[in-house]
Amino acid sequence: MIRPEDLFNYLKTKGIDFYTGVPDSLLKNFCSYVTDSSPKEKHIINSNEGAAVALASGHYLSSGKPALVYMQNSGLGNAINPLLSLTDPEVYGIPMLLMIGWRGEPGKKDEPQHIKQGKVMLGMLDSIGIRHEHLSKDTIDYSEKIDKLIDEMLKENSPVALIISEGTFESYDLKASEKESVSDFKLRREDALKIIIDNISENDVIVSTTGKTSREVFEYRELKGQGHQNDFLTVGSMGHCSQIALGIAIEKKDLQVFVLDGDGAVIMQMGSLAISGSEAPENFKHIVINNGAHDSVGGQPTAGFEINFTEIAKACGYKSVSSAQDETGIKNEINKLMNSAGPSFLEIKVSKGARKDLGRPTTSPHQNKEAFMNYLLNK
Ligand SMILES: Cc1ncc(C[n+]2csc(CCOP(=O)(O)OP(=O)(O)O)c2C)c(N)n1
Repeated sequence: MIRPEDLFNYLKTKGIDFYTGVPDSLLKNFCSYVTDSSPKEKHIINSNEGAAVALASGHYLSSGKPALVYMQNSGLGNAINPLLSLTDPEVYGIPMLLMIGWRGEPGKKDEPQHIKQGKVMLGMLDSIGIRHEHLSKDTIDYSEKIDKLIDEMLKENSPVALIISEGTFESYDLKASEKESVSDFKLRREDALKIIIDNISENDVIVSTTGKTSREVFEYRELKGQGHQNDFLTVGSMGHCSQIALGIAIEKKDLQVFVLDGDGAVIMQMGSLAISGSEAPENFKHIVINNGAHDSVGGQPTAGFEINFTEIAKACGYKSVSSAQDETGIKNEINKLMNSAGPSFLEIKVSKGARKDLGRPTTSPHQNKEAFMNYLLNK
């Protein structure tokens, strides 16, 4: 296992002291150390992985120093365009060190949304010409691997990648900065989800976002003894649940479609607000549960409490926008959403955190899709 502090200090000796990326649970201990040990402007948690590659490029152009860009391997897709059309040696040739958490590593148990990405990741990197080295819990001496990668990065003016298996880093408890973002809203995400589900009608459709939101929706349906046919759980594809819902809302005008989104996910694909607001289906009801954090992967802060979601939604053309943070407020706002024409936008501010014993959907994505389509196509 690797001590986050040791790797951080080693990278510093190699001239790397600027960090950006999107959090991943496999990288949490290292990234917490980076947060505690870097000035704010040297560690920027970004909206999506492509934006992080671009930010690292700007850092290199203005300092001559390569940055480190961290991501879960599911973020590689978001990063591919800037990696191929900006940083690649055949374009501008911008060196940077990618640190990629290997979800779905073959032979290890993981969730369905990670399996394919885990299988194809090394092949993807090979095919786009990104040299990589692998660190795991068995790695004791990483210096040789990192030296080789950094030599290659500087010689070729190219991004290179460190692949990180589960359990590579020793644990590290965040001391300062992220804890400052802890809010004292009374409800947590799961409380808000329950109030929403209890107050919409049984015909309404839910499209829920990636991470714990979909897990909590699934478990609440189980608890209530309801089926899962009204819910599409967007287990992967972070940031895209609102467009899945938009596609449904346009086709199924007689159904109310509720999007249950997260602040990190909305920020990751914020352009979707413009499309939902301008397409403007009346049955499109967008709810963002804002805990100011990437709660599902460790609670790292988002810009969720720094920006004004409702003003942004209004400017994008949503017909009504509102916010709530307690049970009565949520009930009132859901009631308004149910009885007025959309597209509507509701921001619910909550504290971060989840139950320790939160499970995972026990049905497969295929079962979820079939039950959901069966419900929609018979409506
Ligand atoms: C493209 C991509 N990057 C990163 C991840 C890892 N990831 C899963 S859930 C999540 C946090 C989502 O944050 P938010 O939408 O605010 O919801 P919360 O977890 O706070 O409820 C992240 C970063 C991912 N699934 N996909």
